[in-house]
Amino acid sequence: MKRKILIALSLIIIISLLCSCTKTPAQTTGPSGTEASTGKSSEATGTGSSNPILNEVGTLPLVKEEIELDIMVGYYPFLVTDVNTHYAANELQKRTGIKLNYELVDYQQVSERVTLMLNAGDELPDIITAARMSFDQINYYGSRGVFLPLEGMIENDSYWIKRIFTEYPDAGRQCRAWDGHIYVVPRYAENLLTIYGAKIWINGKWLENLNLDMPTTTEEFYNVLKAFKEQDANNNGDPNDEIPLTTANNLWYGHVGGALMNPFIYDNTGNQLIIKDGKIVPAYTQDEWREGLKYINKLYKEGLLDSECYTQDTNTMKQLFMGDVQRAGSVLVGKMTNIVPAGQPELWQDYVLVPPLKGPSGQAVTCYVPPSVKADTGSVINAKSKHADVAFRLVDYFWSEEARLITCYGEENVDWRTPPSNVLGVNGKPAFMEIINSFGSPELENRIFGDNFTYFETEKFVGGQVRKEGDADQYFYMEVIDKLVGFEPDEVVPPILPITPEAIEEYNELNSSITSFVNENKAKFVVGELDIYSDAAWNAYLDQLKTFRLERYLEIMNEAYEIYKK
Ligand SMILES: [Ca+2]
Ligand SMILES: [Ca+2]
Repeated sequence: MKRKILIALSLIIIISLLCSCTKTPAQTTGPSGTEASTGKSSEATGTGSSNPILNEVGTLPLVKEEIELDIMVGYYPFLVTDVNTHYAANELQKRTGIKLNYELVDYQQVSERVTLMLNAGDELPDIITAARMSFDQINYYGSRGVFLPLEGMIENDSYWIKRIFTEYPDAGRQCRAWDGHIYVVPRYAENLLTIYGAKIWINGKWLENLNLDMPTTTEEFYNVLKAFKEQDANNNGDPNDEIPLTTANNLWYGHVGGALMNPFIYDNTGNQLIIKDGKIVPAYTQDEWREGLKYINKLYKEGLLDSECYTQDTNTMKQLFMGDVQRAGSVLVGKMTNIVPAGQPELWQDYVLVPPLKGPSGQAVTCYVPPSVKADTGSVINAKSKHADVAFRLVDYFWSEEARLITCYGEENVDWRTPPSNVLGVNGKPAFMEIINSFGSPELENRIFGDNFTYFETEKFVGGQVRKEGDADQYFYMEVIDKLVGFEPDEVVPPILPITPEAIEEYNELNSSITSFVNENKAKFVVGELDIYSDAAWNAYLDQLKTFRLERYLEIMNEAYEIYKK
């Protein structure tokens, strides 16, 4: 079965290799395609396209003659020493034809600064970018007429955003405020290591040492952990120095649940809610959750799950992985370099991903956090701007691959290059780019804005990089593709919901108190402080949950979910 999938994958790779050999990042970003020149978008009603200064949507330069716009940017001071000679600042102007008068504000002070301006009703620049505002704040001021609603322009007068919304409809939905308007062009990045966050890493050498197969079911995983415990899995002559499964309380995706609970019911390790019959419901009140807790409790009770998993911090747990003889057989964590240094491959290279385990129902799913838009480095347009239509075209361009390359990766053939078409990227597809000067290197001084800008970054920016031998993140990334991709649940609760301003405070309170109550009780059932086999204990837990106003919490979320789905 597995081999067949591999063959199919290789075929896809070969086919895509054949098809894409003429493409380079620079060419694919170019707005020269027919889509840009059909003129369909210029049938626009209202706004920008009637402005004679503007070129056809998606055409560079964006304007027929130079025009000046004021822009405020929250920025990393270490990346910009002089904006007049800054590579990305100059390149944006050169390509778009728009002269930008920059007001740069330290990214640590920009939120306070903008908040003061908004409160005081000060005059705003045409564009505000990366001001570290939240969706709530932006949508509030947007609904009061301070920021321009953009959905009409996106529909009628955009090239890049419109295409992306068609290809990534969830990103489009996430941008919408509760009132149906879009007030911000946010940032977005796809990284499979983050999307497939919660995982189990297992020591492949230990499996070999004990002649064990990779576990595929909860029962097989239990048997492997038991063998780790009972035998000398690390081969040092002592059968009793192994911890079969560990994690720590402040570890990235160190939550006790996730991949251990998924074989029974989907556990996103965050709010732990699921979609059932089109509605958001708690996973933590279902019978399957109770079955999952029984399984994890069994691992804990039998000394297979580390008795310190809730109490130790990463530094304490780290000792199990350091030194010549490793003592942890498996671990719940996002990636191994959250525990051991990337520069010491001997400490992480034996750990491989456990595929999603099958539970009693035979279903196997993996934790999947859909990529979501973030408002913090997004761009908003002043509703009073005299050049709002031009400002929008510029923000539209921010979402192009070309603008992302310029503002975050620097100059082609200087800071990065397009690899030959026969070179494969980390994701197994033809490589998209090879980094020459990596972020943080002195060569990039006064050249880029980095992540402190508005952008839309697709998977290939990470997965499409040229493979480097011994690179930890790339190794983890390939493990995710090999073991987890394709095992996403059918539906998950969206990471962003358009909750109304009237309900937002109540929602935040309920979300925080309910989630901590659930996590607390999850731990109590696992360690046996509450008896998961006792109906009385389980029912008491469910009754207590109600007193946290679980029903109201779900009502707020489902109301927002209905708006989201429209
Ligand atoms: Ca042992
Ligand atoms: Ca041993």
